[in-house]
Amino acid sequence: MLALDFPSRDVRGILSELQSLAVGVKVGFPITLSLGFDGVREIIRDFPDYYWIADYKLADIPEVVQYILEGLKRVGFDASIIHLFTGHRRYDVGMELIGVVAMSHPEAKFFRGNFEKLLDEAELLGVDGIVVGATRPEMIREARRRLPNVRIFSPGVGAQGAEPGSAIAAGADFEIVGRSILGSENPRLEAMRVVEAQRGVIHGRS
Ligand code: O7M
Repeated sequence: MLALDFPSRDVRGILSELQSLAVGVKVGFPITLSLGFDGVREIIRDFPDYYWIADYKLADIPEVVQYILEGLKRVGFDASIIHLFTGHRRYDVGMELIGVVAMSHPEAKFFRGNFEKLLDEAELLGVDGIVVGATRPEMIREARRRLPNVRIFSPGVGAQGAEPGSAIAAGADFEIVGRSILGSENPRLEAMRVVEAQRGVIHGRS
């Protein structure tokens, strides 16, 4: 899955090029600040085959979260990322929810002590997916053991140091990759390298 964070020269061109290589696109705040939600809505409308994830990492009282989720659904997103540490109610929004359990960056020390509790919260809430950083393969293994039927999304591949395919090898369903593809001279070629590494893992070649 592609992490679309920073505004880049030719978003539509890149999304066209990657259609056969990426199954989904995660949209972050920086590019939304640049395009506005109307701009994001148009892009989603033009590329309906991607699984579109709203990554605004929601962390608020349930009434506010419910309202935002309804708005994001109207923009066209298929799923939304929420932080789990705030505590939630079950939402009735008709979109999938993905909860953050363990972040990838080295400063994310609070996620270590609360990993088990956040997995409990993910289970209690019945989220469709969780985020566990690709830089934390031992946590991916543990999350896979604890929540066998929840999809695991792993960012941190490429720019943050995890090798393509490594999170899938540890039990993740999807790797999320941003800068190493978008910042390269040839995004399609870079995406092909990532997919080839993932295929290697799936076919047991590495
Ligand atoms: O490949 P990158 O490093 O350019 O991008 C990684 C993306 O994943 C970027 O959009 C981050 O906001 C996101 N991300 C992390 O990097 N680490 C995390 O622990 C969690 C996320 C994320 O997507 O959370 C929902």
